[in-house]
Amino acid sequence: MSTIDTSIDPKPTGSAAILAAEHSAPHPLILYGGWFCPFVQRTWIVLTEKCIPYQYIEINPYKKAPEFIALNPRGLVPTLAVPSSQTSGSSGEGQTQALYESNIVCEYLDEEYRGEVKFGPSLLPGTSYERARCKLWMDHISSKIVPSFYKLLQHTPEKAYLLDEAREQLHAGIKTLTREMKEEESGPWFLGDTFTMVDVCLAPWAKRLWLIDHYKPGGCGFPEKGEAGEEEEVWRRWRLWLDAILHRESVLKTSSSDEMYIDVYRRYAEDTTSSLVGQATRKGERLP
Ligand SMILES: N[C@@H](CCC(=O)N[C@@H](CS)C(=O)NCC(=O)O)C(=O)O
Repeated sequence: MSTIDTSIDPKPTGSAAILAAEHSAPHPLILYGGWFCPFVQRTWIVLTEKCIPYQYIEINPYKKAPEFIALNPRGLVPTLAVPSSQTSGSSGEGQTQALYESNIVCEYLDEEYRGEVKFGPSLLPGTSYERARCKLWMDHISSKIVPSFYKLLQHTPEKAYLLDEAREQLHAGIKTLTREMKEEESGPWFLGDTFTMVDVCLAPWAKRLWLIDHYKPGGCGFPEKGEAGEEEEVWRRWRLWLDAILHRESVLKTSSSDEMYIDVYRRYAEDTTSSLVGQATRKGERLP
């Protein structure tokens, strides 16, 4: 498979370029990210929502530089370098401690940066049951919705499954999540009026759904208002959430220019990507 992914444009553009420039000064908390990466965007949204001070460093994870692998042996972004003041006793002398896996990093940041007014409220609810329930639906997003996004985007006519099947799978995952959302009277988010980690978890792929419309015949195929029959209610609730997330400031601020995504996602749409996510999707395996 080609190594084309190492040729990705090396910097964020648009709003994300402004945000990256604002966070370019050295700081002990470092987000190593790739502007195109939705997993990185999860972490970047949490840093932005909570007004956490950090440094953003753009890297190309496909190049697997030895210094990067030393921080994260999985060789994936996001990777978070954690200040030694937060890892007391756990590190060797002078060794940078890192965390990775987007949802774990997001939860770490939410937990570590709390209690001060400037960080705002936690992105997870206060009761154990509600917190666990949010994590349950974050797991649904990561294990059901995100894989079906790539399965649909990477569909080509040679595949053993039909485009419509992939589309149906994405719809099914989205509808199951949407049925768990609070009544819309209280607000658009998963928990109604409070923006939580569940919203963060899906936001980057919601922001990229238009790429499926751009590249695949029939696109996402979400029913328009009045076209969903018995499912009108669930799709109405979905549209409300989607519209709100697409206008959320932290989502907009962490996004690059649309045309740059078109270029980067072409290798997914043509199924030529050599990324680990792309390879796993091709083999029908669990995503890395
Ligand atoms: N499960 C990981 C997935 C992260 C991931 O796949 N990141 C991609 C960029 S979008 C990456 O670093 N890919 C490098 C590669 O495929 O070699 C997470 O949630 O952080």
